[in-house]
Amino acid sequence: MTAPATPSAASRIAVVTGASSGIGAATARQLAAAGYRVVLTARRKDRIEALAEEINAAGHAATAYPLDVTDRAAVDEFATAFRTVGVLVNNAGGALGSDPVATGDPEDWRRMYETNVLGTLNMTQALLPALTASGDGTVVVVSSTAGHGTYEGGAGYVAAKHAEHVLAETLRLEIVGQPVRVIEIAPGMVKTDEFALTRFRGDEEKAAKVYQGVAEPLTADDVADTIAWAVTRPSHVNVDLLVLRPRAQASNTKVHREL
Ligand code: 8X3
Repeated sequence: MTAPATPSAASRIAVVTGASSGIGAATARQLAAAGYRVVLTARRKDRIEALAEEINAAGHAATAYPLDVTDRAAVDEFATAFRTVGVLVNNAGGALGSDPVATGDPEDWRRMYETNVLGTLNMTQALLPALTASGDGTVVVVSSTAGHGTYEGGAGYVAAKHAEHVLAETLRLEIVGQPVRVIEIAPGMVKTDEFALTRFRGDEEKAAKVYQGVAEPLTADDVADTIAWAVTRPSHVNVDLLVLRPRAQASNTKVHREL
């Protein structure tokens, strides 16, 4: 087994979006433990400040920076404050609704495109010069299995996640030869505190049904572990795309439930 790479000084700063909860928070903790100085971004200031405090108290290094990735002016301002960046983890995003195409709310579709796709585009465009200048940059796109196949009721989210996948694939083609890797991590069913609850607008019963009878959905830590593994491979190793699902999930529509 290849030993994890020790990040060089120039590439030791990792920016994580959506770091206030779930996969983002778990990724920040794991990258910090791996030796990165992590910059936590999210809209919820109190959450990322508490997480930064926790990480710093554990002897690692973290800074909180409140940021809405859909606000391009704010993202550009962020990029001027952090000119040395080695890793960008584009994790912010999420699902809204599970309506069929026939009746889905275009406002939900727009919002999902903005947070998942344009948020990733904004951050990647703004930080690409710094990532390139580091001499060893990494862009991670946390997409989803929804970016690789569809399912009924998933359309708005599925469309946004397909777009994120295409962004990652196209960027990798366009910047080949530059010292920046583009890694896509596509998780399937992950049980976090907020993903399903947000999707169903706080309806706890509907949110619980997503995971009902599933022995062990993935956890945020499972995904963070995969992200940290991919990021800490030696610089010449680019994990293009990694799909991970719980054992009980064979496809987007084939889930084993013990009911
Ligand atoms: C989450 C996976 O199945 O809810 O990105 O689309 S799914």
